[in-house]
Amino acid sequence: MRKTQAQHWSLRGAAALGALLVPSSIALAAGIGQPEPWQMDRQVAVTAEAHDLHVFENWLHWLAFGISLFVLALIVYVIFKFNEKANPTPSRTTHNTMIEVAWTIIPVLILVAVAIPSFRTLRTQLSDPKADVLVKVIGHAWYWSYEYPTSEGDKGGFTFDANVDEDKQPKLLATDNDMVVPVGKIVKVQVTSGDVIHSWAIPSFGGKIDAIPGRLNQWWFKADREGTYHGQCSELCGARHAYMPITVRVVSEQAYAEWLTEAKTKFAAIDNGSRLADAR
Ligand SMILES: [Cu+2]
Repeated sequence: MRKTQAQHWSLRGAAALGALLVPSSIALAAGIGQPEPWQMDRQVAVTAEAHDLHVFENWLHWLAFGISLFVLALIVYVIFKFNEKANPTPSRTTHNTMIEVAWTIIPVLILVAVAIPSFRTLRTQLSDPKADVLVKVIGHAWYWSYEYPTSEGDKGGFTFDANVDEDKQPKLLATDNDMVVPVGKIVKVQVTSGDVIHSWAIPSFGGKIDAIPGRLNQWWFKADREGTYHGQCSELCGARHAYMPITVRVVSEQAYAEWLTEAKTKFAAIDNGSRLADAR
């Protein structure tokens, strides 16, 4: 039986409300690592860092909600208690030490409560654990290229480009060649650019790092779940900025080893000399 428009919208409303109430880490997206129609919540978190960011963001939302509610209550109180009719002779008070101390100390405590989880997450992001896999990511107008250096043992030493594949789904998020990494391993990405500033971002990994020409930025992630994760260039870089998506496939260790062997043969024929040079 076909759903009526009203049923359709009420389902949408219920889903949206559910998305607001259910913590993102347990709200399972239909597709993993990609946005979906009418999505209200963030994309599923598959790294500890993304999970921390979601918890932190939820905490900030509730904090902001509480503060807004408190301010609203004060305004309503003042409107009724101190209007001209209820309070014909206004007080001429200019100072109140207690209130001044309170409105200094309470905001300081709130800022400390925000700073602690914020710095904790930042410390994880900026830490430098030993990498299991190292990938160099180079932004170009308008595609990404990935270099698996020879530090990968005899299997690395190749580079390939990842261009948008407009025939593939999800639309404008899929690439012709995907970056592939093993599940549960620390992947370090060294990000730079061959031309203008780009930004390499994958929402499900909780990461976004600028690709700046002449500079090597570093970030790491450890994905806990196999799957295909999508991101987009997140720094406005020119006419086709919207057409340089990022696709990372997280696979088992065995599948990764097989892919490395395959990729080395597949991409070895491509002469990447000039491309590697422009990233250095
Ligand atoms: Cu861009």
